Amino acid sequence: MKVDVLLGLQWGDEGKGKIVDVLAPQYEVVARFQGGPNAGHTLEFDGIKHVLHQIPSGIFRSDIQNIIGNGVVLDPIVFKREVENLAQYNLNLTENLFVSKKASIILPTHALLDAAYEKSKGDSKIGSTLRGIGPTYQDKIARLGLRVGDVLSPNFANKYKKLVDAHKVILEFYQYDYADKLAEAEAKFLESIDFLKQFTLVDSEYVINNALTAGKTVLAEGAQGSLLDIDFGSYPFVTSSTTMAAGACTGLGIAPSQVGEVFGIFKAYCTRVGSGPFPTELMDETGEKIRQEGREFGATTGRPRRCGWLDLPALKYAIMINGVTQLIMMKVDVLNIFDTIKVCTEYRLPDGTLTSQLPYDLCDDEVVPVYRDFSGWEQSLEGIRDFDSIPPALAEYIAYLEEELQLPIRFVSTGPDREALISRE
Ligand code: 2SA
Ligand code: MG
Repeated sequence: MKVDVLLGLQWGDEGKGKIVDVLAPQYEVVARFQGGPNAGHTLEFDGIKHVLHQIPSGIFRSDIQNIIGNGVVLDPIVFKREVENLAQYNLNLTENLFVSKKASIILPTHALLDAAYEKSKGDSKIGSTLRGIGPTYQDKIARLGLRVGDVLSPNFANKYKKLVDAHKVILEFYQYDYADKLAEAEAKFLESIDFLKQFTLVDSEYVINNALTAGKTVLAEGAQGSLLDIDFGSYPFVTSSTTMAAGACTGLGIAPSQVGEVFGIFKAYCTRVGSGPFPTELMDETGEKIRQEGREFGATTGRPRRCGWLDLPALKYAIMINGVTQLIMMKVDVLNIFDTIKVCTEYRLPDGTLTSQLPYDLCDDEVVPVYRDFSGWEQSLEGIRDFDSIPPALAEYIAYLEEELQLPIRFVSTGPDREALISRE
């Protein structure tokens, strides 16, 4: 069997949580391979809305094994809170949730370092979620970090202290006042480490590869989006992990030849939280209308998201680097209210030339999006479940995108609920 990968093709918040939840019944294993509590995957069903940060989105289906892979940075405090918030659903988490021993641990000082680094950047700050993601990956690459498997070692307290002492020196260098914040978080952290020990801590690369050998179906669940990838995103305004399909290999321990379908999720428009270039951003009333209609506020931090039209050069780039095999278009209903819908087809560079490639140093002042206009469908999409019943204007918009992107759009999502989905099948 192969591992199918599901990931976001924009700057995150494409609606991955909902689609994992929809596809989950076809899979026996769902695994997160990168990121950490900076993610906010929202699932809605039976009138309930639930946001997951680190726990895979297959958790609500009792017959699915959920794995937090080695590529993830895990905050034990957030983990404990997430598990406690799930208590109301009567899920058997110690049985169907597995945590890789090789996943990195986020310490309270990592979040403080995140804040210290952002503060030192002033106006050029990244707009991090301040969850300690970057500093934890930094320590992983520097070969200093703590991993989940270390919590089982009698030496854990020493290892922890040694790393925290090193962090304190850096915090002092940045003149960041940490004492009170650290004291408060540290007690919670140590309690959460004990809590984590009740879970099944595994060599997840064996769990996943054994599952494949046994003929089980595996879905790798991406977090954030391709344009936030550490290598291919708009560096330095990116997150610190490999958000693209290749990240599923390193973040789970599977071979590239084991990757099957790559589901690329995109919204019918674009959003971005945090700083960095965003060529099609709308700073006007239309942007505000999209934000309100699409309820575009961060699921983790509550921050208003920047909104703009769909950007085809960026989308084609993401499809290329991921080897996407099927597309899923989200939040199409948000565009119901517009009489004209725009799609950016190319960028105009300062010397007047047109390009459909992303420039090395993508900068908002230097590229001007060229748009193509489409007529809106201006009607509700509620209750529509198959492609034959969609309004002609939407059919035209979809046909154009499929032709441009050279891929089929398998699902079109028309609302937050599990059921609000137009399907090709
Ligand atoms: P970080 O925290 O160091 O990874 O931030 C670096 C950049 O990556 C962006 N980023 C995100 N963008 C969209 N959604 C994310 N998750 C949350 C959500 C965000 C929230 O699902 O809504 O609630 O604010 C996410 N995580 C990281 C971040 O904005 C920085 O630009
Ligand atoms: Mg999100």
